[in-house]
Amino acid sequence: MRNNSILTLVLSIILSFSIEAQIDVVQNIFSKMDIAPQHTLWDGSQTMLMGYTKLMGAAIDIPGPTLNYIEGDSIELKLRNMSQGASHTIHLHGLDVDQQNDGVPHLSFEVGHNETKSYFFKAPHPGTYLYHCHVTSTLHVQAGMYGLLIVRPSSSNLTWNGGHHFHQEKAWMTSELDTIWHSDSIINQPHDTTTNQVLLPDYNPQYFFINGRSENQLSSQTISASVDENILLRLANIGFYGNKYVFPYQLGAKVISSDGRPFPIEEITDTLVVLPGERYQVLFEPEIEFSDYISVSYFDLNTMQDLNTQNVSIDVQGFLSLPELNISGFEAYPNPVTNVLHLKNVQKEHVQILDASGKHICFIKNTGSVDVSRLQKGVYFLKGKKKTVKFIKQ
Ligand SMILES: [Cu+2]
Repeated sequence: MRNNSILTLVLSIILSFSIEAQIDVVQNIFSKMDIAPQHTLWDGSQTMLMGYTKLMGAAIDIPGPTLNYIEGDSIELKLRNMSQGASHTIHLHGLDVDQQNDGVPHLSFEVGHNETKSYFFKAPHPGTYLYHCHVTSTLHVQAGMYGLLIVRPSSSNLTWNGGHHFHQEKAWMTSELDTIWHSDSIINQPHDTTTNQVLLPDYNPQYFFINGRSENQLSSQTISASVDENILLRLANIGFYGNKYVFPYQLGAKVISSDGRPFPIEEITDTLVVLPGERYQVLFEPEIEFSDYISVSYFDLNTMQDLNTQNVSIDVQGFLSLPELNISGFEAYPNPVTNVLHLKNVQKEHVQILDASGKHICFIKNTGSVDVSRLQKGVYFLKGKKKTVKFIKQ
């Protein structure tokens, strides 16, 4: 019996030592509360936030810091609570972590005011996840306690090992903000899950965000790309409204995964609905030059009515790689064309469409077909390196 207890003690010491030794990433996160309004909204007004920062002295932004990990990393995430008196947690939404480290207060632990506690977990399958505080979560999430968690495979620029290659990536976390909920008397109180419960007024957001920005502030989110570039867009909705995305058809938007789970069938679509708490990865493979907007509508889940729409510019111009010479030249059919023009022998050549006056309209990627249904009726030219073909749009 005594031998058994000694053995158990020795084993637990070895075990705790080996767990300690296995940590690949130690990361500090601070939870804070603004002492005065300082987050600037698109109309110039300012609001107070409660949120997370990476550095103790840093200003709170929404979303909070993006947590970036490599698949398989063992992580210690240290939360230091410096906010206004309420307890906080980090709930790792969508990650399969054990209950103790899940950040759901009554199942795991809370981090009290001026305390520091650690979450231990392993970075799961590559994908886009999110985290948020789970104490009085309706209020604390609205207050700004959320951020993205991104897991990448060991090889860069792949969605996952053996997955899609991409040249650039963007991450958009959407949310809304009701300024009433951000008033001193509501968020700047020591509320928790049991005592000091706050009675929240009806939620009537006035601001609709992509990465904490809206309207004219969204120029910072503009996507610029080349025709032959793959763009990965990571989406996560931490608001209380649904999001409806409309992607320009030229992007060939493909919904490839949710969390770390690749979809068995990758649907090409120009619309996507992302409900509160959902995460998606979308791959764009533009085929022609164009400039347009990706729009996001925010709809009330009870009435299903759109309350707001935000637009982000996307500008696809030119090619990443220089076109190679094609000696034989290409053929185009049918001619005249109504909807889709097919090109033969364009594998190594980039062909552009010119109007009758020789003005450049767009490039055609080397896939060999292009939707010309939106061109006005008339005469056009297809111009390659060695050959120009006239075609008629009817
Ligand atoms: Cu909290």
